[in-house]
Amino acid sequence: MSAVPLSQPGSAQPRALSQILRVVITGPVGAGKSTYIETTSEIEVVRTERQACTPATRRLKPETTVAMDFGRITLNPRMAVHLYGTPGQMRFDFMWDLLIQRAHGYVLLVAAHRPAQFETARYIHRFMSERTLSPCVIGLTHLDSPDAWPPVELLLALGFDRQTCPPVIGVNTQERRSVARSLLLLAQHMSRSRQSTKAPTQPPTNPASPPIAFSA
Ligand SMILES: Nc1nc2c(ncn2[C@@H]2O[C@H](COP(=O)(O)OP(=O)(O)OP(=O)(O)O)[C@@H](O)[C@H]2O)c(=O)[nH]1
Ligand SMILES: [Mg+2]
Repeated sequence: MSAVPLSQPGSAQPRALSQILRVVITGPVGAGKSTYIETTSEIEVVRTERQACTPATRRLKPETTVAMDFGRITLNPRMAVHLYGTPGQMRFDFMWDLLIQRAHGYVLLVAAHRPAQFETARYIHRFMSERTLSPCVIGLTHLDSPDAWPPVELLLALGFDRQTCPPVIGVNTQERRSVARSLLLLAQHMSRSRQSTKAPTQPPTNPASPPIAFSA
């Protein structure tokens, strides 16, 4: 999916901004989706948090996103990124569906210290990849926790191998620079994906490279 042109051909209105990239931030409850958008958005974030009403969610946090978060970053006068945060709870998966349909790319956040959520993270990745061909990167959060799993073991637990694993990065969603690095990785991946859909053949994989690449 290409970026959305804002101006109509022949429009009399001069418009500064000409492209919007829609990026979805998804992942299980408490992975850090709302914080990710709050940390990086240049506008006041639209949030839809309500008191958690299932015991499983309440154990993790008192409030949870029930519809979506929305934030924006202007990259340059002609291009902006719109960030959409999904709810983490599966009962709101109709929102996952709505948001991913029009995404240019997405970030799957996984809390590295909550192995009980790895199955859900895997489910969300499958859900999204069945609905979009848009590129994905995996952001591992809570790596600062003493209970955090080592990234490579975590990715294997999520069911990825060298062939199937999207680009992976450690993200502290409370730090703007860390969030920005993950968005940059997604942008690079999107750019590579566009090129590879144009290229007639894929470059050969390097047998000496590690099983799964991870950037901290
Ligand atoms: N220590 C630490 N805390 C983090 C990290 N990422 C997120 N958090 C914290 O985790 C908590 C949950 O973050 P939220 O952004 O509300 O999580 P969410 O994914 O939007 O959760 P739901 O909307 O309920 O699905 C917040 O208090 C964040 O500050 C991290 O990498 N390290
Ligand atoms: Mg949230």
